[in-house]
Amino acid sequence: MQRPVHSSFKSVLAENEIVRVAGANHALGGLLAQEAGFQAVWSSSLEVSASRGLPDASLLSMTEYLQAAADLQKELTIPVVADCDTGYGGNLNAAHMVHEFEAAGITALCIEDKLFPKMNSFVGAGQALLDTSAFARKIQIAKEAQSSSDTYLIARTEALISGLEVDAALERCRAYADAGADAVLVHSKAKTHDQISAFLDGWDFRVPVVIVPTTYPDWNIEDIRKAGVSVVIYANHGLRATVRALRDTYQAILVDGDTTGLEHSIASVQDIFTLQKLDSWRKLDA
Ligand code: SPV
Ligand code: MG
Repeated sequence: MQRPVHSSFKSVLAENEIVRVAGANHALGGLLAQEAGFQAVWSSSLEVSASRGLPDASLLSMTEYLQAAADLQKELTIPVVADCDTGYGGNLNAAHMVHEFEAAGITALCIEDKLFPKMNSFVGAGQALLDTSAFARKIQIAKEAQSSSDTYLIARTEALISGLEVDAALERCRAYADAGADAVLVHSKAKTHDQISAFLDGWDFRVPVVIVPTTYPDWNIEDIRKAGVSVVIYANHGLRATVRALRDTYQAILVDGDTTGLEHSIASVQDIFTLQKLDSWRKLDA
C-alpha cells in the first residue's frame, strides 16, 4: 500500500476552465473536500492558526505552516495550494519558503503583498502594504528560487482589503505578473462582487485570476466562470461548519444527558474507519 500520488496544481488548472478549491487544515478535512469533488485544497492560514486556537497573525512559523500543508498533501491525490502569507518575512525568507515547500511536494504557493507580521484580511481596516516594486521583487526572487517547473506561484494583492481603489489593485497585479507570478489573487471584503467585477473588466488576463468569495457569497460559480475567473477559493467554510457542528454536538451531549438524539446527525465510526483506509491498512499485514 503506497501513499497517494498527487497531481500538480498546474496540471489541474490546465485541465479545467475553472478550479474550485476548499480550505482545510488537516488531512481529514482535505479528504472530505476531495471526496466532495473539489479539485484542490487551500491550506488556509486562518484555518491552520484557528486549529491551534490562535489568531491568523503570523504567529506560527513557516515550519508549522509547512507541516500543516505537507500533512494535507500526503494523504491527497488533489494538489494543495499553500497559503504562505507574506512569504514569512523578506525576500530571502520567500526564497527559503519556495525551497522548503517544493521539497515537501507542494505545487502551488500563494504570497500576499502585506507587511510581515500580517493580520487576517477581515480584521480592522487600512492594512499596510509593501510597496508594489518591493513585492514584485519578492515574486521575482521566489520564482528564481524554484527548481521544479511544476511550481505555481500566486501573487495576492491586498490592495482592496487595505482600502485602495480597483485601479491600484490592477496596477499591482500587472507588476506582479510581469515579475513572474503565475496567477494573481485579488482579495476583497466587499459585500458584493462589484469590486472584483470591476477588476476583471480592467484585467488583460496576462495571467489567470484567483478569487476568495467569502464576503460576497451569492456570486454563483457559473457567473464567476463567465466573468473569466480561473480559480475560486472557498477559504474557511469547512472551519466554520466544523465549529458549528462541534459546538452543537458537545452542548447536546451535556444538555440531553445521553447521545441518542445525536446519532442520526453525526458520522458513524464505520465512516471514520473508511476515511482512515483501515481495510487497506489491515490487509498490509493480514
Ligand atoms: C485564509 O484562508 O487564510 C486566507 C483568506 O488567506 S482570508 O482569511 O480571507 O484572508
Ligand atoms: Mg491566509
